[in-house]
Order: sequence, then C-alpha cells, then structure tokens
Amino acid sequence: MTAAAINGQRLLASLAELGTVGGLPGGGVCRLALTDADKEGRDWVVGRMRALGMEVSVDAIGNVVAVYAGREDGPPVMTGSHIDTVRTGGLYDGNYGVLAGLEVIAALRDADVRTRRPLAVAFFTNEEGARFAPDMMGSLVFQGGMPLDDALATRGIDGATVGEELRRIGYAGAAPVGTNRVDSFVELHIEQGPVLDREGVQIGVVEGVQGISWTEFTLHGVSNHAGTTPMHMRNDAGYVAACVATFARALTQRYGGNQIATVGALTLTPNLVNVIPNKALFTVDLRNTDGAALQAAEAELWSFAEQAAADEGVACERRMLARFDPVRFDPVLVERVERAARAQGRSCRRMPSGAGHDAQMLARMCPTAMIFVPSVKGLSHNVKEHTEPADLVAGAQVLLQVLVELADRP
Ligand code: HGY
Ligand code: MN
Ligand code: MN
Repeated sequence: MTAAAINGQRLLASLAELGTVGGLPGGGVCRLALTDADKEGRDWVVGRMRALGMEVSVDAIGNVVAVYAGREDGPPVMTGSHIDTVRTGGLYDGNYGVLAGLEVIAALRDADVRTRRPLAVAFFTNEEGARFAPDMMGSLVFQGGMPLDDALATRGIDGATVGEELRRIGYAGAAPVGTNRVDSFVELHIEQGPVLDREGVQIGVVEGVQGISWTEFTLHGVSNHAGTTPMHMRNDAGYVAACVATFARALTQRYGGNQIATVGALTLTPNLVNVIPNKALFTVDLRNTDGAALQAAEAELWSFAEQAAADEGVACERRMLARFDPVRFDPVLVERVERAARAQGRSCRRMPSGAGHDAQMLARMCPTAMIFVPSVKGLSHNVKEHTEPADLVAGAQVLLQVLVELADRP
C-alpha cells in the first residue's frame, strides 16, 4: 500500500470548479465536444495538469495525455476518461475519472512518491458522440481503430466537422495517433445506472461493456394538408417514425435480458401542427451484452423500418452512426480492482457497463479495467446526476491503489 492518500476535499473542490465551466442555470453542465465550453474545460484541466508538473501532449484528434514521470521510462500506466458532456450533463460523467486521476498524482506528489513506471492521466476527445458520431471517437482514433482523416471529416449535428472545430478551439495537436504504447489502463467512472445504488454497494468491479448500435434513419414522405388528405392517400414520414419507435420498444420486451432500445433524437419536417410531415430524421440506440442478440435486433429493426416505410409509400434511408461489439476487460486486472476494493473494506460486486466508455477502446491495446461508484437513483445524462461525496472519495482511493500496484509491479 502506498504512503500517498487521496485528499477528498481537494477532489470534490476540483469537481465543483470544473462543473462551473459550461454550467447550466438550473445545475448540470453542457460542454458538447469541441464547443467553446469544451475548450474552456480543456484549458482548465490542462492548467491543472501543468500545475502538477506533468508533461502534457495533445494529439491530432485532440486527446490530451499528461505524464507523471516514473523512476524508469517506458509505456505509462494510464487512467482518465472524458470531459465533454451531453447537453444535459452532470458534474461527474467523465469528469470524475479525469479529476480523480489528477488527484492520484497530487497525492503521490504530496507524499513524494515516484512509481517505477510513469503514470498518465488522459482525457479523450468526443467520448459522448452526441455532437459528432460515433461516441468514444477520440479513444478509438488513439487506439488506431478509426482512421484520423475519417474522424476529422466527420460532420456533426450542426454541420461543422471535427477537423474544423478542433482547429478553431486550438486542440489540433501534433502528437501522433494510433501508435501509442500504454502499459495498462484503468478508468474510474460513475455507474450511470441504478444497480450499485439500489443494492447499497460501494464499488462496481466492471467486467466489460455491452455492445452498442446507433442507426440514423431518414424517411422521406409527402407533405400535405392535415385536414383535407384522406388517410389512405398519405405518405406520412412521422407516422412511420412512430411505428419504428414503438417496434423498438416492443422488441426489447420480446428479447428481454439486457436488450435495450432508445429513440433519442427525432426531427420532423416541417414540424407544423397542420402539415403531414414529409421528412423524419431519427436515431435508434440499441444495446445488449449479448453480441448475437444485438445483431439479430438490428436486423429485425432495419427490416421492420423498410417494410413500414414501403407500406406508407415513404422512402427509407439509414446509416450507422456507431457500432461496437461487447467488450470483456482483462480478468487479471478486474481481479486486481476487486482485491483493492476489498482490501479497503469496500463492498463491491462485479457487473457489466451499460454505458460506453473510453476504456472499451483502450481494451483493444492493453490490459484494461474499470471501477464504478454509485449513481444516486441511477440518474445520468441528466442535470440531477449525483454521487455521494464519500463514494467519490472511496472510488479515488481504490484507483490510487490499483494504479500504484500496476506502476510498481515487478
Ligand atoms: O453513449 C454512451 O454510452 C456514452 O455516454 N458515450
Ligand atoms: Mn462517460
Ligand atoms: Mn456520457
């Protein structure tokens, strides 16, 4: 066990301070990827990294990696997460993993501890995927799973491209992507679901991440008068979108298990009370821990949408915004997380992650695991997202122990 100890007050104060960047009037945070608010948040975190004497680098997709030198050189033991948020973000999603990582470094500095291997704290670009799809874009490019040019050319929901926005906010860095060497990666994150809170368990030992499938549908019908057009003469894009949304919900009931479906974005055109919509643009987010079931669900959804559109005389286009298979974390590292939590007297339980995380991309390149702390009422992607201070500090203490063990192992 290291002599270093987490300074809980310092961690909580840093979370509160970062939470004011892009803060929303009623609470919560909006720092969509590569917006001015994201830049302000990035600048604030980079300032903290530099104040800790860390060597900071920015890569070509805007990922920021800060290194705390070890007694020896070599690939770092890395932690981190993201600081971009959804439009109705909370204080902790992503931010907690980054700031807890910096708190680990601060604790080691306070105790004058230098680990054998270097330690790194990273935040990855556009984890949320809410403005630019796919999610986990920065860590996917970092790992080499998405060509840099494809990522830079990605056009967001507001028409700007990732490359333009990166340059505009000054985070189109020089460090290369796809060739990084990382010894191991541990991400600390809030659960964002109800399990730990409901069971009164302090630490989630995360064994993997469920599969993710994001489909964007564009339906083209015929706008017409809502009052004069007989029902059999309609080509109503909005009606087909509604059919697909209800089909998706019914599919989850038929599949059961961990199958979930969400229609999160839906825009009708011309979106007027007395006009039959001639266009519907919407997304369907399907997830499942079972890769084969996820594939079957996708196939059913797509063929239903095509048939429903054909029956209504509506054209149906679709494109994939994101598609990631389920990921299993390194069992040895998962075991290490569990041991550390128990050694610190924390109640813990093994579980999958319902949300996507940068760790699922790092898992493609090095031994990776995650640590969860409870989300009150399971709320997240909601301005009322909350985790008790004692749980935030407990998670950081487990992270400290796991990182030091990894960095000092023979
Ligand atoms: O969509 C997700 O699961 C993550 O929040 N990007
Ligand atoms: Mn997150
Ligand atoms: Mn999120």
